[in-house]
Amino acid sequence: MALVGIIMGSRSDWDTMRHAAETLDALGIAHETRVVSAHRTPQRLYDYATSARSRGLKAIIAGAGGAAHLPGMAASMTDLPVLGVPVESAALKGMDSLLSIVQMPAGIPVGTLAIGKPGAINAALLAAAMLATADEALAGRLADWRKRQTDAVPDQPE
Ligand code: RP5
Repeated sequence: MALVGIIMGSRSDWDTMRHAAETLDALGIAHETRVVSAHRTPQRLYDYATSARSRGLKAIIAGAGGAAHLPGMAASMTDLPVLGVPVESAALKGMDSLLSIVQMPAGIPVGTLAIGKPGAINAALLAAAMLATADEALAGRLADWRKRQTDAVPDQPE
């Protein structure tokens, strides 16, 4: 059963959001992926967000670009934690996505990550850290992942 839902506003966001999926895979966290658009498929978004908790999800990662209302609208319809990933846009390089996602009104939080691939990876790692507070085995896998990352950093530039 999926613990994390990865949603995105368009198939064109998958190039970015697949990094969240791959990171969850590396940590052994079951997840699902869906294209859900706040503007183009509002009923799909409503159905997804309102059923998320009862279907067993523990967190939602939502990526969108431009007028990126998906994370905030999802957060408005579920009390699960929602992590927002601003997808880099062609016109404004993701600044539009970032500001759309980060400037939520008080009362409906979205945890906003960095623009693009780093944000997608970190959204997965943050979801993992949240789940790991109640899952010792996952906490161990996350610690191993971080140790491998540390071990992979050389101490000389060349
Ligand atoms: C947003 O518009 C999507 O999240 C995507 O980042 C952007 C462009 O979508 P497409 O025109 O590529 O479908 O809703």
